[in-house]
Amino acid sequence: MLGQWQLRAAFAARLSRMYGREVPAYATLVDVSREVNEDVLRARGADAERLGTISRVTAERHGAIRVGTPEELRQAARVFGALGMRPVGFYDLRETAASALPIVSTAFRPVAEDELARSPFRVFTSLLTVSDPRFFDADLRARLTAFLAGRELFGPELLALADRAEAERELPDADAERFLELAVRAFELSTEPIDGQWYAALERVSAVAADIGGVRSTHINHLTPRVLDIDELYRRMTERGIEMIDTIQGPPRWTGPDVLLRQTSFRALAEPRALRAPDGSVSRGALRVRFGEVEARGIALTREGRALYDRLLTLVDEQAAHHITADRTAADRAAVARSVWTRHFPPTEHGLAAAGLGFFTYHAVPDRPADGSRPPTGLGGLLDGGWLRAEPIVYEDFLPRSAAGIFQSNLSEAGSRNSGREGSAYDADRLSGAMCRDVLDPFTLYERQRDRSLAQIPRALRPQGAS
Ligand code: OOG
Ligand code: NI
Repeated sequence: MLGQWQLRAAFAARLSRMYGREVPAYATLVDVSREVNEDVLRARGADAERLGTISRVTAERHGAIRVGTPEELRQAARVFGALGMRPVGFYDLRETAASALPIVSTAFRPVAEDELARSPFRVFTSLLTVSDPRFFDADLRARLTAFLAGRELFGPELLALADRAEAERELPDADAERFLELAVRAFELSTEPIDGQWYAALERVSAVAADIGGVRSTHINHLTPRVLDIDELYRRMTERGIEMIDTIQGPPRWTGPDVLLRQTSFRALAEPRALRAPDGSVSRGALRVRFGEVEARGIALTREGRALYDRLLTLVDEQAAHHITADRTAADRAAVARSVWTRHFPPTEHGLAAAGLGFFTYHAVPDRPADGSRPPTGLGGLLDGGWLRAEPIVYEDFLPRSAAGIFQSNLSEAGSRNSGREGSAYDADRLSGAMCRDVLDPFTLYERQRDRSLAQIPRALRPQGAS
């Protein structure tokens, strides 16, 4: 029998092998990430594992996929449900970027701490907003809807096995093997010729729309390893001659604690794809849609911490707009960000915890002062007095602005958007309805994890023998 976490770990590993064959630069990225992680571990020792054991971090991946219809999203949710992954967070990228991004997204991931520790695999999943008139006029929408209705991303055998795995939380070996085979195949790049005219018509609106609605199947867009020093990784990839995008998204490099998520990517590579012309002839073309991305994860921020993060991003934008000349934008922006951070962000984990900006779990220290003195009542006093130790909770989610930056930096054309029209409403409830499963709120998940640890404290601090 394979339980859900074993299915999830096996799926992630097989997907990684497949993507390494499809996109060899990804394999390089994985190698360099592993080297950087080993070097960081050697240099920093146990401290390097503060935000996850080296075995978790080395195996950790997130993937990105894109689907066209609510029905396809529901089916994807069944496949991920089989792997113990639930939809968490809602990301509306339509307004975030200069380029046209006609999508809304969620991320499928395990939510329980022990499940995350066993295999934290997650998939950023985007749904094309076909009914948004800013991107698709009535004619294109009708053609797109008809095209999407005529394709099948996930076959009945795969979905039946998925439902069984989700209901029984495990599959017998032979069924597990079949399920994994079909699930990985569903995300393989298709060799079926692409209708060149149709693809181009969608590309005029958005390259992302073409990647989703211009082909008859879906594919993994990227698979992202986790690295402990993303600046060092960036340097080493550049040294190897791999062209990276010009920035690292997310918080700047600085001397304080790592928070949230930092990400960067290498540019989409031209991949050979068969294209069909109107006369039916098929030729070898090339498309640039798939890329490599890498991430470094930090401490999850509370709602207040996240609001501060968002304010600082705006502050960095404003100051950068003042100070930066056209040529050295990326480096200058990073310098501005670092100085804004230094002025406004707590420089230590303790400061993050004390200000209620970061998520931690709290644990009684076994050899706490044993002189019979009574512990203080407040969390701050307990921490300062050495009664409690705070362990950071790792951020398991994504950032809308970074995601938009990742999408956008890999688009060569801006596409088009008719901003004069009213956008159609897509929100977390609409996605929940489409999937028949609730999109979970990431803050609530972190709060619960913290609160569960706090609930243990009074008992753990009670003097021995007292009742
Ligand atoms: C998803 C882009 C966003 C991330 O890590 O923020 C993303 C996509 O390109 O489909 O993967
Ligand atoms: Ni990604």
